[in-house]
Formats: sequence, C-alpha cells, structure tokens
Amino acid sequence: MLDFVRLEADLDEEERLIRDTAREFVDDRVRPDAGDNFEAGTFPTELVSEMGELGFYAPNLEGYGSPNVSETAYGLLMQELEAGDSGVRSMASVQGALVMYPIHAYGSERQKSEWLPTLGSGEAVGCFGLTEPEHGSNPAGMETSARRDGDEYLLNGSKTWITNAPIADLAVVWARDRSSEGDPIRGFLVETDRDGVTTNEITGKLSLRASSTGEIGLNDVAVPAESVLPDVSGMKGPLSCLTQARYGIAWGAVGAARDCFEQARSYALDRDQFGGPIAQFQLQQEKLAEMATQITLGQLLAYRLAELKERGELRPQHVSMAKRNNVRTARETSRVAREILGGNGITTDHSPMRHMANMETVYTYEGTHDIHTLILGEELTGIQAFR
Ligand code: TGC
Ligand code: FAD
Repeated sequence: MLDFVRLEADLDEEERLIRDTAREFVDDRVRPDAGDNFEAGTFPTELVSEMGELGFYAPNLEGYGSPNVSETAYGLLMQELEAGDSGVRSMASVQGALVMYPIHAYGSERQKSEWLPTLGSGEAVGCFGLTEPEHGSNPAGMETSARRDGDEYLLNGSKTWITNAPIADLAVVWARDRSSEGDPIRGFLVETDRDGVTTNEITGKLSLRASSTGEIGLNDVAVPAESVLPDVSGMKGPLSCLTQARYGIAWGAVGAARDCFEQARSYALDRDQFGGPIAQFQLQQEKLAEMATQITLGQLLAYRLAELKERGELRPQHVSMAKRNNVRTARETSRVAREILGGNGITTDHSPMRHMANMETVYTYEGTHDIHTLILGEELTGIQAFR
C-alpha cells in the first residue's frame, strides 16, 4: 500500500489497530459489492450497524460511549473507508462529524445521553440539513424558519441534497429562529417520524450512487423547545461542524486516490502490450510517479492537520487547503488511473471510474473547490471575494 515516506512507521498501536480493522472491513464488506451497489444506486444499509459495532462513528469524541481516539486514528479510518467507496465514508462522516459532533459540542446533557450512544452504535441514523434548494454555497441565506409557539417550535422550509436523509431517524436541521432578535440560525434535533416531515430520495445521481441522498420537507413541524441545541447560535454552529467533516474528507480523499493508484500500478504490471508489461513504458511510469507524488503530498498534509488538531491549533483555513488539494488530487488520480486501465477501466470491475464519478460530488459538497479557493484567497490577502 502506498506509503512512500513511511508515515505509517510512526503510528501507535491503537492507530494501527483502527487502520487494520477498517482496511479489513473494507476488503470483506465494502469492496466485494461496491461495483454492484454503484450500478444499482443503492447504499448497503446492512453496513450501518456493522460500522457502529466496529466503533466507526466519531471515535475521536470523548464520553457517551466514544473512546476519544487520536485525530490520526480518526483520519486513517476515513482514509480506509473512502478507499472502499466515498458513499460509505460519507455515511460515517455525516453520522459522526455532522450529527454526533454538534450534539456533543452544543447539545444539552439530555440530548447527549439520549442520542450519542444510539448514534454511535448505529441503532439510529442521523443526517445534517443545511443546504436548501436556493442556498448551497451561501447557507447564510437560508429560509427555513423556526417560530416559538408556547413550549414548542414550529419548523417550516426545505433542505436538499441531504446525505442519509431517506434512512435517517434524526435530522440536525439548521433554521432561522424568527422568534429571537436578529433571526439567528439555530440547530434543531428533529426526529424524522414527526408529523410534517418528509424525506424523499433524490434519484438519477451519476455520482456517489452508493449513498442515500434526499430532500427534507418541513411543513409546520412541531418540536419541543428543548430540541434546540442550546449552546450555539449563528453560522458558526453549522460551519464548525463542516470543519470536522472536511477534516475527514481531506483524509478520505487520499484513500480514494491511493486505491486508484494501487489498481493502476497492479494493472500496469500485469497488462502486456508490445511484448511486455505496459509498466515498462516511460509514459506509464511518468503517470505512476506523478500520482504517487501527489498522493504523498496529500498524506503529508493530512498528517500535519492531525497534529494541529490534537494541539488545538487547527484553523478552518488549514482544513480548506487540505480538502481542496486532496480532493483535486483524488479527482485527477482517478482519471489517470482509468487511462492506465484502458478499456477495462470503464467498467465496475475496477474502482477508478467509480471513484472518478464519486469525486464529482466530493469536489462539490462540504464547500466546492471554488469556495475553498476563496476561503484561502481571503486568508492570504485579507480581501473577501465571495460577494
Ligand atoms: P462568516 O461570516 O465567514 O462566518 C460566520 C461565523 O462562523 C465562523 N466560521 C467558522 N467556524 C468554524 N469553522 C468554519 N469553517 C468557519 N467558517 C466561518 C466565523 O468565524 C464566524 O464566527 P463569529 O463568531 O464571528 O460569528 O460566514 P459566511 O456566512 O460568510 O460563510 C462563508 C462561507 C462561504 C465560507 C461558508 O458559507 C461556506 O463554507 N460555504 C460552503 C457551504 C458548505 O460547505 N455547505 C456544506 C453543506 S453540508 C455537506 O455538504 C455535507 S456532505 C457530507 C457527506 O456526505 O460527506
Ligand atoms: P451552488 O452554490 O449553486 O454553486 C454552483 C457553482 O457556482 C459551483 O461551481 C460553485 O463553486 C460556484 N459558486 C458559488 N458561489 C460562488 C462564488 N461566490 N464565487 C465563485 N463561484 C461560486 N448538504 C447538506 O446540507 N447536507 C448533506 O448531507 C449534503 N450532502 C450532499 C450529498 C451530495 C451527493 C451532494 C451532491 C451534495 C450534498 N450537500 C449536502 C449539498 C452540498 O453541500 C452543496 O451541493 C454545495 O455546498 C454546493 O451548493 P450548490 O450545489 O447549491 O451549488
């Protein structure tokens, strides 16, 4: 497995164990059906509880059943899952970074004890509703509203492109609190079986096919006042969750890129043309050398992010650089790997074209490549260029 500058030599025992457990899970439970699930457009729901049993949901959190593993261990987990398929990593990272994290960081004691253990075990599935039909890159423009009505809030609005929504028991819904001064954005824990909630599946996706994606409709949905996350208000609530998830994506994308590289290297060594393996031709070697170099740079960035996160020095801009760079690397690597596989590369028998299709989503969600460019641009110049 590509680890050119021996980063894995420094892993501790727990990190190795988590990496190996996730790698074995992907080999046994994800890879064999990944092509079929992609073709059928189905998320393998049987993996939800299996991943829970293996402790794959937010193991970097502390308490309520989470073991507080290192940020490197968490990153390696995301890397191995995405080497299998981005849909599986997406399920785990939404559950952990976008649902368990906000409850852990901003929830009441009661919300934490009610939801964290069941989400952690995979008994309950969560989703994160931020994007709306008219507000994608600029979620601060959201229209979904919450109005206080006695001991309850009434929620109205719609969210779209929501990973896990059709299979979720709980939605973290971000809405404008119209009953408070300044209409601040607040997070609400909404059970999906409440009256007025709909979670329709989005069909026809050509990317991230092995993932369940849906819309959330909220039509006069009454939730108790204690469903609001009490400890956060404003855009930093959802944006801080995105920082956690983007961190996982920066690692995950390296896994997808590595899987493409390994497939291409092995194919190039096996495939004979003009009397020998195609790996003997300089053109193919250049492609492998470039892929290996870019993947190694992505790994270095991911490992450095883990160190900064452990020290409490990780800034959202660091994560933007890594998400932006590593997803671009995976997108490019998957295309070149497919090239090396020739005609055989366009089928689901091999992973690169599936990863290539998945990367179109990963390049777009959690802040598009352009948005991360602008976040970095602002950091480097002090000039905001979004508006
Ligand atoms: P802005 O005025 O810049 O900031 C508002 C407040 O938030 C703070 N902040 C952050 N905090 C933590 N992490 C971050 N990444 C943060 N970015 C900003 C900021 O310090 C400020 O705090 P305070 O205390 O001063 O109030 O906010 P803005 O509304 O202008 O936003 C700027 C922008 C464009 C960067 C932001 O809207 C953005 O990132 N847009 C991209 C939207 C996006 O990423 N959507 C993702 C939806 S979820 C998803 O895609 C899940 S896919 C999951 C899967 O399947 O894996
Ligand atoms: P838009 O914001 O309309 O952008 C369209 C294009 O314009 C992009 O190329 C963008 O980069 C560019 N653009 C936008 N603004 C600017 C600017 N200021 N300067 C330059 N260029 C700009 N969301 C959730 O809340 N929860 C989820 O679980 C979730 N899961 C998803 C799963 C999938 C499969 C997909 C595809 C999306 C998911 N999303 C989710 C939504 C995702 O976060 C959004 O698609 C993303 O933020 C971009 O928003 P948009 O699609 O509306 O594109």
